[in-house]
Amino acid sequence: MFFVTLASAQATSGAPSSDRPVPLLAAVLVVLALVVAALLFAYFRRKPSEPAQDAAQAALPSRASADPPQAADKPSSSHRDAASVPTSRDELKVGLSKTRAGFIARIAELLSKKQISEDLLLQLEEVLLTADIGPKTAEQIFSQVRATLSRSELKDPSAVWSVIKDESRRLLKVDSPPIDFAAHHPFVLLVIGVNGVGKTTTIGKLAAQQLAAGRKVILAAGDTFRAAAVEQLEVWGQRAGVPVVRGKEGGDPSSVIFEAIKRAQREGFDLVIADTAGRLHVKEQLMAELQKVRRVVKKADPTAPHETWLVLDATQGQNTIAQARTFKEAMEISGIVLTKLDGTAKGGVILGITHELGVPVRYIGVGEKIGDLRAFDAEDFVDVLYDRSA
Ligand SMILES: Nc1nc2c(ncn2[C@@H]2O[C@H](COP(=O)(O)OP(=O)(O)O)[C@@H](O)[C@H]2O)c(=O)[nH]1
Ligand SMILES: [Mg+2]
Repeated sequence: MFFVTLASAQATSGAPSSDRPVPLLAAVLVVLALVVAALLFAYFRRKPSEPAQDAAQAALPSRASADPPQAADKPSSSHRDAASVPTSRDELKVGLSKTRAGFIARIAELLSKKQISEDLLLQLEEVLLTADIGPKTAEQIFSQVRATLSRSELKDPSAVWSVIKDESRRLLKVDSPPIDFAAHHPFVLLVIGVNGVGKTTTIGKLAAQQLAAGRKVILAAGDTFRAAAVEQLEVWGQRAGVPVVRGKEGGDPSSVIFEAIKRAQREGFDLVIADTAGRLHVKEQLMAELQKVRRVVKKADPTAPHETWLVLDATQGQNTIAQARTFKEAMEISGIVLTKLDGTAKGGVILGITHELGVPVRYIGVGEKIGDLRAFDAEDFVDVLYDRSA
């Protein structure tokens, strides 16, 4: 600045034309001053705020500053997680560690004997019956052990272990084609389940995964009964970097979802994921409302919903099976998402769910972060569950 002032003072001082070098020098000084000023400006502007800005942008790719108040108590996560859709068995092993330490460890301990006695087989039956897989499924697995193995094989621990593992795999493999989100434009996915099971969290995680897979995703805030529920979905929308269609508080959930589908049709979205309410205190009302959602969705697109997923919380153990039955009576359910497997030893319930309901598990939740949702693969799941290495 000093140089600029000096130079301009000289330029305007009316120097005679014989002093040519003076204006030339002034021009050089002006250019130099501008360069120095630009460098200083760039230096001081970047230095103090750069790292914080980058981190914030990575965590919230859009509308980062518009976080609703409860954003702080939601799981911390980053958009970058979304790109690394988890597949490794080691990570799954961590997610299933509590279940592995539960009934699986007890079976392993019983079968660690060199030979198995009749008494030990009875203990095995008891372990299965008291595990969270449900009595019906426990009986199924145990009777398979007895039916498959000859008397001599029954004494062989590894043969017994193999039958339990194979039967578990068979129970988990519900015959159903894999999900093809490209089969419809837009693909409409309804997410249902009681309060607190993890619907909104799952929707956020799935939106991030699908966006990373190249799909244009839009969310519908169909849980209109609680303002907090809508805001929570918006937080997840920001995290995942996808728009959220919301209606008025206490408004009609069906019309919000209808609007979202219409907007998706107009604006070329590939996937609409609709959140719904889950109040259970008046069960009939909830079911009637979900049926209405379904009817209204059909008005927007007669082929929709293309999938309806019931979210179940693994920490609730066998209660999930009862919940699933209730929902299945009222709604067509095409898939299950089992959440919170990371926080419970009751993960064996997944066997009971697929066995008793015949509905495939599509995804499992193994944590609160954006990357903690994985596509369910019965082979991987069984291999990890029954993996006897530490
Ligand atoms: N540990 C763990 N927590 C989860 C998982 N999925 C959801 N949650 C938590 O469960 C609570 C309820 O989730 P929310 O999505 O609000 O349930 P909603 O009422 O069904 O929408 C939140 O605190 C989530 O962070 C999961 O897979 N693992
Ligand atoms: Mg919710």
